[in-house]
Amino acid sequence: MQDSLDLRALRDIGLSHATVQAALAHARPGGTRLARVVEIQRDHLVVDDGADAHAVVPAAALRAVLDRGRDQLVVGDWVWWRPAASDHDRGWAVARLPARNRLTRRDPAGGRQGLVANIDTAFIVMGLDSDFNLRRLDRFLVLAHSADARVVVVLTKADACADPDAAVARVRAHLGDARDDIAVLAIDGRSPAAAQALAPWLARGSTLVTLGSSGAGKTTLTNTLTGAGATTHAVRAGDERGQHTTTVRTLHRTAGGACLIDTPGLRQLWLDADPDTLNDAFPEIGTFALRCRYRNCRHAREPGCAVREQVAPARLLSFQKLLREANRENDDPFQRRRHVTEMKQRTRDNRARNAARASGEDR
Ligand SMILES: Nc1nc2c(ncn2[C@@H]2O[C@H](COP(=O)(O)OP(=O)(O)OP(=O)(O)O)[C@@H](O)[C@H]2O)c(=O)[nH]1
Ligand SMILES: [Mg+2]
Ligand SMILES: [Zn+2]
Repeated sequence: MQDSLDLRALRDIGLSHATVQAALAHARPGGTRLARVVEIQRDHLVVDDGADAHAVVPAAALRAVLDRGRDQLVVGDWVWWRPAASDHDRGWAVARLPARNRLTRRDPAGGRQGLVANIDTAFIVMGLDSDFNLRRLDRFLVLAHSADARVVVVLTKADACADPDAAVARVRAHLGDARDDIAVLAIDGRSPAAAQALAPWLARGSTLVTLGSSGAGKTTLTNTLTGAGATTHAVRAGDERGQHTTTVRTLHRTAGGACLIDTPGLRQLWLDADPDTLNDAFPEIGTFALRCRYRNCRHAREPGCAVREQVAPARLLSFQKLLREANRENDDPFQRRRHVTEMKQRTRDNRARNAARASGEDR
């Protein structure tokens, strides 16, 4: 029985000072231990205490609290859990600790879906093939920014690209000097050199998440960083279409002791960001807006608009599109319904495209 907390083991699985404080601030439910959610399956969770993984299910009281808040446990959460009476049974997740941060997205019905929690750094993974898309990059950047995570743009498939340096320069130019906090690297995600290039963000006990569209190379990179065969959880689930598409979020330990959460490619990313978060994620817009001729400039066709002159056009387009989305809260029911219809159509189109691509690969 783990009576006192084994902080050393828990730090290995990413326990931060803030979470220790949170753990000590609340009464610990009797007979429970602290562990981190490392995998979520349809009918159970896997939690890890730094030594072992355990299958658990949420206790009724916790499930009621979560349901009431239309909330859910996510990979990266810390929970108090109670072992089952016998080794063959599942234990119980009894309570969740407050998270330091949480990535969420909106669903078409207006609800929120939790993605991951308690992260330090986001690897935004984008392939140097047809996946390369700066507008989508901006969308993932805002997602990472909403959790105050550090961001590294990881351009994969550099081995198959004629001029990876030019691609890095394009991303840099797009982001501009205002976002020089963001690192941009081009790598071959299958090569051990990728682990060396990314080592500065992989400190022991830190938590990272991969974000990016399906096929970008997130799982390939995860496998490289965890060392071949070192991953204990099923990383790839071959689905009905025979593709190696990731279907669940799972937390893995890298060779150097960081925690890396691999995520499925997000087909739809409706941001859960308010205008303030957007302004923070696009700092250059606010800076140059001070120099626009009109105080309420919309940076559209106004003469003397400093934003249009100074900001990369694709960045400005991203900002305006995301701002419209952030203001969707104010939509009337008719607009909302039209939006849902559009989203559903887009999902169908994407599914058809993926299915066509999969059957092409099978042959
Ligand atoms: N040449 C090359 N191929 C890569 C690289 N990274 C990934 N791939 C290939 O790209 C394909 C998709 O890679 P995955 O790692 O499964 O992509 P993913 O982002 O995990 O995709 P989802 O799980 O669907 O979100 C696989 O066939 C990989 O072998 C790379 O750096 N170079
Ligand atoms: Mg994957
Ligand atoms: Zn303007």
